[in-house]
Amino acid sequence: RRQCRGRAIKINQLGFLPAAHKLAVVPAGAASRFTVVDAANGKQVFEGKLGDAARWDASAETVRVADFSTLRTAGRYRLRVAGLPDSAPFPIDANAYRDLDAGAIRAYTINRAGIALGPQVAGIYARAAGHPDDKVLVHASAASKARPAGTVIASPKGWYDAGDYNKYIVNSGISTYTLLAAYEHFPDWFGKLGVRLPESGNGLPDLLNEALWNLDWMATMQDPADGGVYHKLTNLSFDGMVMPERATAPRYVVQKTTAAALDFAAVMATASRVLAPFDAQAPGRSARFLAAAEAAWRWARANPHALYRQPDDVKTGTYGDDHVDDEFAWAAAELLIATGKDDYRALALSMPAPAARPGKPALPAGERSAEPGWADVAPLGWISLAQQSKRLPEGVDIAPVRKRLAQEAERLAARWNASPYRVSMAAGDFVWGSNAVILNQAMMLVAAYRLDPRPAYLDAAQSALDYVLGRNALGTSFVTGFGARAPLHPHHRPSQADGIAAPVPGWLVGGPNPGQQDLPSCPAGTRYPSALPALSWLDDVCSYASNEVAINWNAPLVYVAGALQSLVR
Ligand code: G3I
Ligand code: 9MR
Repeated sequence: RRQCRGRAIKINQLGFLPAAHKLAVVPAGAASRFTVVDAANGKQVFEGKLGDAARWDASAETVRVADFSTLRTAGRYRLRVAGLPDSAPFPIDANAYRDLDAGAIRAYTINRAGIALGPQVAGIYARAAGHPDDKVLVHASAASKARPAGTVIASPKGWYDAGDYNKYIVNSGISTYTLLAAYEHFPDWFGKLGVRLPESGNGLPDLLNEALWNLDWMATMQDPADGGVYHKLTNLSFDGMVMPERATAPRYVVQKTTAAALDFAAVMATASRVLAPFDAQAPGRSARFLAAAEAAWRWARANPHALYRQPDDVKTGTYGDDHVDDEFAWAAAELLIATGKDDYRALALSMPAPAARPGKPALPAGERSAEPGWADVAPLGWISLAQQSKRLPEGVDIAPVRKRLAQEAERLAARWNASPYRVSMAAGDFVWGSNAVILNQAMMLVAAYRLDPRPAYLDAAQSALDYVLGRNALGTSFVTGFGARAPLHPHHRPSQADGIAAPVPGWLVGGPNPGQQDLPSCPAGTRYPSALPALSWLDDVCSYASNEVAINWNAPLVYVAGALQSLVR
């Protein structure tokens, strides 16, 4: 199998839009030229020279790049290099990523808590409702005068975070923001993209219908008495591999934290602006979400050091982050846009640098870029400030923010251009959720491109999508159900427990992660195919460190697929 992988031509298995930058990665060998042939009749339609051979340390492969960008005719093709097996067939198609984008959104629908999904929405993945969350207990760590430990509250709806059934505010922050931003930046595409939701046809674009399901849950995580926001809603320990309705352990809201309050404030302020024109479809939300955002902000200002500390009896995900300067900056940015108030100005423009923050290991310059992640949200604020500059009050100078975005994009584009695989990732980017690292880099590139349309920014973003759809060292698509070869055994409880062989489609799995932190939970003798960063991936349900799914990983997939459909002309 190894041999086989080493001789495979690596290419985006979903293909390309006609005007896209089109690359494939070819193992270096005797050949110096390539052709593209019609998949049906084998007729040659393009011929080109391979780039110079170069070694990619992440996979210890020596490869050459095939560039066939000027082939723009719609069709179905294969890439051919003498001495190697042909690539799998791929299309050039004006709607190459439409089904992918809708599928990536529908994955959230199927991860909704508290709703039964019929076949008209979920097809063969129809299932009963799980986790009504109408009787959730206040955990001792979250007790207050108004709500002592054991108080019962209602906190329904929302998305399950990932392969597990818990709901975490920090991770909902970046996920929900990214979906709202996708709509806000590309309203023509997402306004028309039909996803077949329970709410479809109600006058609200489907992407916003889906986001609203989680926003309504998030709103319930705020304590009305003081504006503080619970960090998570969770079981005490992870459920077994069962369907949602069989997972009935008691659920708790746990500890109010500064990070939760600020991520909540940022998303609610964003939602108030995005939903403002839709008061008929989402009655009262815009105003209510803005008031909730300001109350959460006030709580965070009064409690700036409420860091998450996992209570002894709680074993589920932590999303712990001891550096909240970026959360302050992001929330302030969204609140400045939403209200214009002077109070938010200084922090909105504070621009904390991830690598320079205390407690974080110092990384060589350029080694890790400033793409957003659940623990690094400052770039989300820059994206909003740059895109919403017209809404900012007189005299707010966002030139430094634009400059920062441009610098990051330049750095990513330079790395992309120099990379043997033509990816913007640095060696240190192969972490838990690495597939989302590269897609979040693409989101940064797209944001910079919208300010200053340099072709390299868009081409590097295209390459990021190519990477997760097959132009990677494993030659696999990392999105369930999409591509000739795709993950079959994600760490996702419904996919494992539903009795259906094919996993729920439309999920991006975490991807290569040399940390391999899950091996102790895998059956004895389980091995990753390699210790090399780009090959550290295991298509096994035990592999939560490389093969889980998560709402924050799918969000940039939704964004980038829609961005390319909108911008590649
Ligand atoms: O950022 C550092 C980097 O500086 C360092 O060089 C590198 C070397 O190990 O580690 C990097 O940190 C890693 C971090 O992810 C990067 O985002 C940590 O080691 C790694 O443990 C951490 O993993 C997180 C994981 O939970 C464990 O806490 C993932 O980000 C996070 O996505 C994941 O989230 C889980 C939830 O807890 C529960 N629900 C499922 C979800 C997805 O797996
Ligand atoms: O299923 C859990 C997954 O969602 C988390 O990302 C992961 C790391 O926190 O943990 C998984 O749960 C495992 C637990 O940590 C250890 N025992 C096996 C569990 C998987 O079934």
